[in-house]
Amino acid sequence: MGNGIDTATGLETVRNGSDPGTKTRIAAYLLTDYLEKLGVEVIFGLCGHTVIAFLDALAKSRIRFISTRHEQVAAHAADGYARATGKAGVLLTHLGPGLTNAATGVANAALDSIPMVVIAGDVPSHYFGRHPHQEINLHMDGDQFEVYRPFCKRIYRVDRPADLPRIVERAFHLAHSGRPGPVLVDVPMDIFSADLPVDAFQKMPAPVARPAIEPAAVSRIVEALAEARHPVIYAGGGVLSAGATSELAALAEALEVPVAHTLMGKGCMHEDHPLLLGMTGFWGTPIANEMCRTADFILAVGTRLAEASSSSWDPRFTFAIPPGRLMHIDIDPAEIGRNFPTEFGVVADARLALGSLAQAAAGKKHRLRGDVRQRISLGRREFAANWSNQRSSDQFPLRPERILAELRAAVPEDGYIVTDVGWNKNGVGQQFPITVPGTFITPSGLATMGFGPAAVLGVKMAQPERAAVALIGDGAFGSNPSVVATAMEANLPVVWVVMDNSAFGTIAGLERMHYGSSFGCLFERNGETYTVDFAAIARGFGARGIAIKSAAELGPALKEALASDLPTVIQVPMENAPTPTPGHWNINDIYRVGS
Ligand SMILES: Cc1ncc(C[n+]2csc(CCOP(=O)(O)OP(=O)(O)O)c2C)c(N)n1
Repeated sequence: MGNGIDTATGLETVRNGSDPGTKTRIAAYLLTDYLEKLGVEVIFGLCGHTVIAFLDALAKSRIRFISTRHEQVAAHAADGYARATGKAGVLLTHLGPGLTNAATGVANAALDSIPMVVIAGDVPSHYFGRHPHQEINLHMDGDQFEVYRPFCKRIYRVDRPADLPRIVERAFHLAHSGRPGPVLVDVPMDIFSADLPVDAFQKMPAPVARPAIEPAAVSRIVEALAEARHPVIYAGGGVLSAGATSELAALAEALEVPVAHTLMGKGCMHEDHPLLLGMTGFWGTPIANEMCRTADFILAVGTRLAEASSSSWDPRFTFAIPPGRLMHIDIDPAEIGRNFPTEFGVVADARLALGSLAQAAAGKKHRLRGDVRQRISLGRREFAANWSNQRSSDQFPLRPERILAELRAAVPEDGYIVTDVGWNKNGVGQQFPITVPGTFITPSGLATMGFGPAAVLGVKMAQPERAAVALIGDGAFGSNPSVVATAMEANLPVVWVVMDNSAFGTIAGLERMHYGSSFGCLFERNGETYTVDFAAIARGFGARGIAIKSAAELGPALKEALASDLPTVIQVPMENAPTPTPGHWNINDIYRVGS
């Protein structure tokens, strides 16, 4: 009424408020301006009536919007983008079904400590309590954002327009600080359309120094490593996300300490490093499990010492603590002492901590390690000999090891290998050489089937000049092939290599091992194997689709796909052979056969 619009700027002057003359603007436009200032280049998401005002603002901004056909795809793509840039991935979802569809992807990011900001539309705030259209409700009013509570670092609902700037600033601050992770900003749709003073978004997230390690703790850890007879450094994903790989190598070399790693820690040391043991756990390597189990001292860095890589914490397989001693450096105090008795914990950034330790260790005397390098080399060679024949096998359907060999030969060392769950994740973790840190991207904590086909989109978006290949099972690809449409629309020439065994093969293998059948895990129609023509589906999306008909075709197909500017699906028939399991998983003690 008493307001005037300046037609040149689109700004509104409030003439009847308490502060006459204040220029205002619709919150959604101010929000996209602020996101630009924060350096947000891309938002992944899917529309709904609650976020249209924000989409209009995005259309008028410099930020790219990647529209997916399923919110889980958007969440994994935002996650992949974050992993390949180190910046928070930003996800936009509608309320209700949009928010719940995205939940799996957001939880997956949370369990792998990936920074993410989720902006979700919500019902109009004036309808709280009336259970309006598409709200998740029934037993609680105006409360849909609570479904993200168990896995987000913070869940914010914006209750007043004036709170929006502060909450968005807090969200980006928290997503990155300490242990990174997702933060939810839940925005009732009327708040996107509310007026805010044009200068409402002032505050930027503060630059934050990462926590370092104090000198006394450095001496204590370096002394323990130097004095130990059989020490091991155990590196998790925190080493990679902190960018601490050269510090890790410097420390290991100074005191001649072997390095084992988790799934997320793969790539922490160059594949050919003589002190590299490999991955631990159920799908780990015998030498890594053995040296960890018999270590008298372990320095764990940036890891949860989680079940899968610790052989269900069973002392017979991966870690025997005690009698082994454990010191643990992690950014998150909650992780220290959770699963093993811990002699000493340090809450610190992995790069700062390893850098200080490496500096203190340089030139320091340590116990002689005897033939440790030879033992590592022999252990690695002996295990690899189990599948060296398979790497060149011409068998059709292909051996999985042949697929890995062709992939390694075709993808440049700085290209990204994005996996899903299944043979792809376990086999790559165990057998695939990674030489450039950060080029192996995998879902670890939540181990979500469906991650790989979608995360590769965000990876390619982040690093368009580098190769990005998703190595995935047919179960995973079949769960959401709409990723191909998104790659086409967004012009992302990614490559999906579908390891096709017409089954949820990993679970089929576990069931067969214990129960002698694979009921419920095979793809069948009328009792016959049912195979989907994914290459044809890809062509249906307008992308390239290649069906491999012999082992010799895979290498050339990969090269062609990597050179193409169209997305490509390569469907590779594969024997359903289980990944070797040198470690243990307690589920195998639980299954019982009855009638
Ligand atoms: C969303 C989700 N559902 C179920 C599982 C359990 N799961 C783990 S591996 C696997 C099989 C994956 O099949 P596929 O993608 O074909 O790969 P393969 O095991 O055959 O190599 C399943 C269903 C999971 N990890 N995630």
